[in-house]
Amino acid sequence: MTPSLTKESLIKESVTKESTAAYSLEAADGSKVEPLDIDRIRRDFPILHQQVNGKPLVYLDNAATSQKPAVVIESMNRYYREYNSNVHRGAHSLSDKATAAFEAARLHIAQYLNASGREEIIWVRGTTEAINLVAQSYGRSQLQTGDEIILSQLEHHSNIVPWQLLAEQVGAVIKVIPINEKAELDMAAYRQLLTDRTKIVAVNHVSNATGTINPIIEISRLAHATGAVVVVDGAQALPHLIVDVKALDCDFYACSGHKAFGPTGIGALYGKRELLEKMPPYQGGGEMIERVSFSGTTFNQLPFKFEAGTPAIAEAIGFAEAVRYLEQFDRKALQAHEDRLLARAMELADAVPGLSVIGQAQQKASVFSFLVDGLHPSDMGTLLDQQGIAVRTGHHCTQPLMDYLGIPGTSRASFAFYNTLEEVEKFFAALQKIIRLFA
Ligand code: C6P
Repeated sequence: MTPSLTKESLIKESVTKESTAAYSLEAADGSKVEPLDIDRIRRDFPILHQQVNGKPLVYLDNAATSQKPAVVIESMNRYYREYNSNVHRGAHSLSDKATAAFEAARLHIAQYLNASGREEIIWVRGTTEAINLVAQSYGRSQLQTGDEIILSQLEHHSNIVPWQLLAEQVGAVIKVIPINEKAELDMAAYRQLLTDRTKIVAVNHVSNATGTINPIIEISRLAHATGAVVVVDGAQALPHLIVDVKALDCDFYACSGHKAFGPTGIGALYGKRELLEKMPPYQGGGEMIERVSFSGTTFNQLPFKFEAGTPAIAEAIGFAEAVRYLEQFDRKALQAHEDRLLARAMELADAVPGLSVIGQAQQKASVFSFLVDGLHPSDMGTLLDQQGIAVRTGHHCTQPLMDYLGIPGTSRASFAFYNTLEEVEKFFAALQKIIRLFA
């Protein structure tokens, strides 16, 4: 999402006055989108209306985890109050009801991601487990000594370590796509890295540390031309972008419910059916089997083959409810609003002495990573918290990226559609105060 407003237009308007009211927006492609009533949207999120350290909470840590609308919380409460039961096992009505809701949730996520069917959606605990599943099941069964796995410099540890474990197990080689000074992937270098030994290309859709949106369609096209499969870490894309796995033409897509306004403990792995069919189970246990005997076991069909044990039932229902919540909005309008928040932050950053923005990609989601001369990021986080402003600090589980940039970490403000321009301004006012007092 390229910020769609010009600096001049931002300077002209009186942001604070209109920041929480409905206003008209332009999408990144220039089309007009429905006005958003951010005040109304904020009323859907009970947690936002509180004081922290004596100040109204300004929650800018959405990339770590997003807040949940009341409908999500209520959908999970309803399950526990009214039809808590195990799924696919009971001979009774409550279990039938739970099973129907659980499978309807799966179908909803499948439709949302534009998968071909619900059997292409595997419930997992989150993005991390999804990537481990692909590495251990697909990777271990398909890769051989000398095969190559391509990652990028922008990856989260969740999209590095599972591949390192696999590489050690099978004797594969890991190669890394470098980035340019804006923290964009060097696509020319990527083309050079691809060989006929490349078996897996695993990259994130949106970087959690810099906000860079990666060109997945192009990455997939090039990988497929050499016969490699593409694994996309979609943890940070789901809350910001419309994800269409067919349009992306990726082979696997991993995401977490909690990043996209759903609960923790649930995520989805999308996999192309023909690949999932040929993959061995990831874990053994109940539900993933067809028939067990001591002389051998046969396995259940997709998607259950990969789902050993009692799943996170309430969480799956809550995840689908979060998606349903998002679907009521014009998604382009949400994106345009987030672009506007980011554009305002970038503009205000220009006026802060000693502040550098880490990651200035042309295509960028609403992640604002920064450093201020003379102030350690963790001190910055504490000082902002004292003013009610929640950000994340540190290496953001991207140590190889931080090493490459030669920094220990950053402070990161990450915006969601329920944030307001007024909050962005409060954040910068707090920053200026901190710099005056401590830098
Ligand atoms: N990033 C952040 O503050 P899990 O924990 O499995 O839901 O998601 C892991 C993960 C994978 N990939 C990316 C790009 C991510 O951003 C994350 C989670 C959080 O940036 C916690 S480290």
